Amino acid sequence: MKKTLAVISATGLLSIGLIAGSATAANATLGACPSSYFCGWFDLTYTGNGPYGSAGDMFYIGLVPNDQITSVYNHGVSSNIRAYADANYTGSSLFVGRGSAIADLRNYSFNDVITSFQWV
Ligand SMILES: [Ca+2]
Repeated sequence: MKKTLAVISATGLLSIGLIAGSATAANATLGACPSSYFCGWFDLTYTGNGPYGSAGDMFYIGLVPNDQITSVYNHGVSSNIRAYADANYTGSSLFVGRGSAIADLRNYSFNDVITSFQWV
């Protein structure tokens, strides 16, 4: 049921893909984040709208998930993630190690602020 969606907008900006077609209780779990992806959800404990994710760097995650992400999961196979408050990997940042999940970004003063992220 997983469906990746890599969107390139009319302006040419990459937009982060909404992985699941719809957010339901059944797929609002870590397991909804495919291997090799960094994923984010709008609400606590991997619930709410999402997961939004990408296996690549995202200099701007897109209008919809921007400044909305509250929980994240680095399901990468070899790399860590650095998430940033601003576009193009700028502003304050948060390190998310490979295999790490954060159920509540409020604990890191990073709730509803992620705008870009990079594999590091
Ligand atoms: Ca949120």
